[in-house]
Amino acid sequence: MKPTLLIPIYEHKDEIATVVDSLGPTGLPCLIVNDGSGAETRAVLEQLVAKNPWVTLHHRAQNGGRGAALKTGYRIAFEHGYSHVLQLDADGQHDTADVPAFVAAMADDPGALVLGAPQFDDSAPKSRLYGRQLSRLMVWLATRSLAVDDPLCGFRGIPLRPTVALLDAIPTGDHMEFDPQLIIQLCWAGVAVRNVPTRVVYRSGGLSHFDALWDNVRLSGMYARALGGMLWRLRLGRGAAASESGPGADKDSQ
Ligand SMILES: Nc1nc2c(ncn2[C@@H]2O[C@H](COP(=O)(O)OP(=O)(O)OP(=O)(O)O)[C@@H](O)[C@H]2O)c(=O)[nH]1
Ligand SMILES: [Mg+2]
Repeated sequence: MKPTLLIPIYEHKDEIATVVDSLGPTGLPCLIVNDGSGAETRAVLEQLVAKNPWVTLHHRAQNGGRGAALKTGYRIAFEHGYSHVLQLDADGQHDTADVPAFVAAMADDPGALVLGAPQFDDSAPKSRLYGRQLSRLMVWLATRSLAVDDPLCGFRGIPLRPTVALLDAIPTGDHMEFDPQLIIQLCWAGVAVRNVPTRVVYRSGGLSHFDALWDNVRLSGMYARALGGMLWRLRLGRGAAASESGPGADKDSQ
């Protein structure tokens, strides 16, 4: 296993230096994908890279959305020979002390998707918590399994080979809907899931780009399609089972 850290960033200039500083002791390389942030964030990032040779920076020309930034990061990491990314957010919500726990889970089962199972405190907005429960339910239904503890946590270990194969094969969302969509698709492709408990904190005054209207619309559309896909797969599975047990199926044994 050859992992790299991956941070997608859009306008989180005040938080990123602390996040990067706290990642130094992990000894892992780090790829930051700047998703078309403005000049100030760009300048902060350039300074960070100059100071930390283990950090590399890729600038997307324009803001394309969190999903688009992650996909860019997965492809770059894969092309550079990494087998996994351990991704986390730029806004300091994730506890970087848990990086070794994620890496251990990834090393233990290199084929698996290693998902952060967030442990929230009182700082988490109620609307986010309710939205998460709904997302969990949708992913449980779409995958017909309770394996995924939380489909939205941005702290997760990704096996790159099945992920890049999937990105080559099907269209995926460019925004917040990408994270749960990737989980559903990888589960459908037979990838195992591991959950790693991790503390998630909402800092007061923290900047969120989650768009309450459009991100929820995109999430709902993606879940509706995923449920349709699940029913279709169920029907195909039944059809295959029926043809196996149908007339003539046990011809050889007669
Ligand atoms: N929302 C958003 N985030 C992006 C984008 N590109 C990269 N990111 C990064 O994705 C991560 C998550 O963004 P946040 O705005 O904190 O979204 P979130 O964590 O789902 O929302 P909160 O729960 O409110 O914090 C951060 O590291 C962002 O900098 C983008 O176009 N939109
Ligand atoms: Mg956030």
